[in-house]
Amino acid sequence: MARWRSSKTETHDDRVARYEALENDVPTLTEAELRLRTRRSVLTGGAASLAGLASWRWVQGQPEVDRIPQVLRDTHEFNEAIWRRLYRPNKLAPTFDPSEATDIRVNGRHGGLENDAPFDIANWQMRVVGPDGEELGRHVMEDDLLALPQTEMTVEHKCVEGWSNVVTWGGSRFSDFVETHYPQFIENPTAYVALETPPQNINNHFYVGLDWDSMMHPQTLLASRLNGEELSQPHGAPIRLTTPLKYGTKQIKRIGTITFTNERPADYWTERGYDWYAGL
Ligand SMILES: Nc1nc2c(c(=O)[nH]1)N[C@H]1C(S)=C(S)[C@@H](COP(=O)(O)O)O[C@H]1N2
Ligand SMILES: [Mo]
Repeated sequence: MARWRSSKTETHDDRVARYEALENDVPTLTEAELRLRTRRSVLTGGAASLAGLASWRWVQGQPEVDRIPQVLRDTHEFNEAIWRRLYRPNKLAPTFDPSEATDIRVNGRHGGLENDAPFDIANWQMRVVGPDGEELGRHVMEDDLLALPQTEMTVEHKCVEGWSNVVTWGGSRFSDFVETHYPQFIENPTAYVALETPPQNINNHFYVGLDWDSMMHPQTLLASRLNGEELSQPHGAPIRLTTPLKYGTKQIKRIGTITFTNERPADYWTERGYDWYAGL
């Protein structure tokens, strides 16, 4: 069993239940319904292939939903429900005991982390942009981010270069940030979230894109702490992304802008030959 610790009262199972309740865009099927549907689509599918053209005519004669004959529609929805269930959110990456955490090297300084000029954290604000490019808000550390439920996780950070480290990240779940500040996207999720370093560092910009489900996963954090201490600047202060679902390439340090978008975002390391999804 995965060991998932949270400083707040919502357990993982609570969260899974809450997510499932939100999934009103796909039919939620009970085990019995799933079994019935499997049998039904296997039977209709088998009958259709056996009887050939005559059956195809029968299928075509069936009532249509969204211009797709009902029996084919059932199968399609069935596949989608299975896929959504397998995918999330009940799969957690392994967690470790905090005593297993070790120091992690500074790796990657794109986006203004390369120079030693200290970043003006006091004046840092995190911009949030909507799908039409409109600015939706600006957030500060104390009132907006540290005010969210704080959680800790000890996970393995994996870099595509072939090294990994067990580390303890602390911060707020991205999903809690969305629920608190942008509940409209809980109702109507976008397909992707884009994250970029602050515009001050536009000459050496770092940017990543992640799929919605990975962003909303309970182990995806806006982290402000590393191994029990405040993030140092080279590790991404004041806020970075951490998620054990993705390689380090996606775990952007020093977030400046977050964009909710339906277009697949540009991604620094994808443009240099790495896989866009970068899933683990
Ligand atoms: N802004 C920024 N974030 C970044 C990078 C970077 O170059 N710039 N490199 C990424 C990579 S490839 C890794 S492995 C991790 C390393 O995080 P660390 O420096 O805290 O070990 O940061 C990620 N986030
Ligand atoms: Mo990396």
